[in-house]
Formats: sequence, C-alpha cells, structure tokens
Amino acid sequence: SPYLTTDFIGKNYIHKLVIDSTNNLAKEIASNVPDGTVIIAEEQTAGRGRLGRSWISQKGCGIWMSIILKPNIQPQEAINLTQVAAISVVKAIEEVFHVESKIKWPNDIILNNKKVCGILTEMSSEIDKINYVIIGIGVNVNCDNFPEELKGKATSLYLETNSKVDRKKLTASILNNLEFYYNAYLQKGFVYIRPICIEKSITIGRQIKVIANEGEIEGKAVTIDNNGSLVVETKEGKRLSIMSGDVSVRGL
Ligand code: BT5
Repeated sequence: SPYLTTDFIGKNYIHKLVIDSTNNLAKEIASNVPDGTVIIAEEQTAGRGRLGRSWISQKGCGIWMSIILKPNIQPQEAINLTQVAAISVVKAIEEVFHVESKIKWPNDIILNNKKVCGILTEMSSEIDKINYVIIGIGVNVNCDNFPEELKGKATSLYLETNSKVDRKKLTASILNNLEFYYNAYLQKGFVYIRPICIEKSITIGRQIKVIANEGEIEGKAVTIDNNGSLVVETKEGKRLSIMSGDVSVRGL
C-alpha cells in the first residue's frame, strides 16, 4: 500500500478472503514469521472477543487484522500494548475521518457512544520473556448493518460520518501510528503514552463497574496510573488500581 510508511509493521503481510479468526492464524505462525507481520482478512467466520465472546466480522466492510509483535519487555507489561493499539486506532480515525473517538478502557473504541472497534491482545510467554504478542484489531469501517443484538451498541465509521473510505487507507494509518507509538512505548515507557490514554479516555471521570480478577468493583474511574492501570475510587474512598478487567461505564 502506498499509504504505509512503516519500517517493520506490515512489511510482511498476509491477506485472506475468509478465515476463522486472524488471531488464530497469527498464533499458528507467530514463531516462524518476522516481528511486525500482519494478517488481514476480508471476513472472519469465528471472530473472537475477550472471555470467549464473539466478534461479528462481516464480509468486506471492516478491518479484521492481527499484528504479531515480539517485544523485549516483561510479560506483565504486555497489557500496555492494548493501550498502544487503542491510541493508534483513535489517532488513525482522527487522521482519516476528522472525528474524535474515545477509548473505553481497556480495549473498546467508542464513537458517539457506540462501539466502533475492539482490540484483543493475546500472548505467549515464559516466566520472564515474551515469545510473541498478537494484537487483534477489529474496526467497523463501511459496515451498514449489525445483527439485532448489537443495535444501539455497535456502529461503523460509515454510519457515524456518512463517508465511505478505502479500508487500505485506514489500515495503513493504524499501522503507521501503531509503529510510532509502539517504538515510543518501548523506548520511553508507558509514561510517554499515558497523557494520550488519559486525554482519549471515555472512562475517566465516570461511574463504572469492573469485573476484575479481584472481584466486582464499583466506583469512579479517576485516572490511569504510570503502569497503565485504571485507578478506581470506591464510595468508601478507597483507591484501587486495576490492571485488566471488564468494565461497564454508566450511561454507555
Ligand atoms: C473485543 O472483545 O472487543 C475484541 C474484538 C477483537 C476483534 C478482532 S478482529 C481481528 C482479530 N481476530 C479475532 O478473532 N479477533 C480480533 P470484547 O471486549 O470481549 O467485546 C466483544 C463484544 O463486542 C461482543 O460480546 C458484542 O457485544 C460486541 N461486538 C461483537 N461484534 C461487534 C462488532 N463488529 N462491532 C461492535 N461490537 C461488537
């Protein structure tokens, strides 16, 4: 693609018409392909969300892709890569559509209160070393309808902006931004991207409920800390840092 200006992300690129899930193929080949390999499919028959949920991936209307990364970081830090990907998608949507989307921590991109993109980060690691990380990104680009159960919850860039764009352009912009923020994160740490994560968060300042490993937590999301954890203040005034979890935001 003439739009792609990266050094390594997307240089090796696999395109499929139909696949079960780009994250599944990514897992199968990750050990044998270069860092930055990208898999893109026109259609997924078993697109996956988190916690066994499914991701609707209709034919030809979205960006269904997985990026294989081999970062030299600690396994517990890999969770930050979801944030790196999320800000990259937000920046790309801004560049291509001139609209501001927001991040519902940790992995949803929201436009006009509806979900336009989801991110699924998976990893293979040993005790103190990562073998590979797979960042799965699903963006509803030109999709013009959703199944009944997603009505009011899901949307596409086309439905919100009324403009249809070449998916290649948005894909390239996501990958260009991803390489930039990924490099910045590796070189300078989470603190470098933290202000952007905070600025683009739709979660901070709102009443939320989190289903985390620690159990169910209700409170107000106050900030994202230097490690990328969401800081929640309970009504008893206790502050808790949550590394990962399933968040519902009141009013969303
Ligand atoms: C996610 O999970 O949001 C992660 C989605 C990742 C999808 C990409 S596509 C490329 C790669 N290959 C894969 O197989 N997956 C990745 P989660 O936070 O668990 O949200 C899942 C929920 O989002 C579902 O239970 C639905 O409620 C909703 N949903 C499903 N399909 C959607 C869609 N196309 N647009 C918006 N919302 C959707």
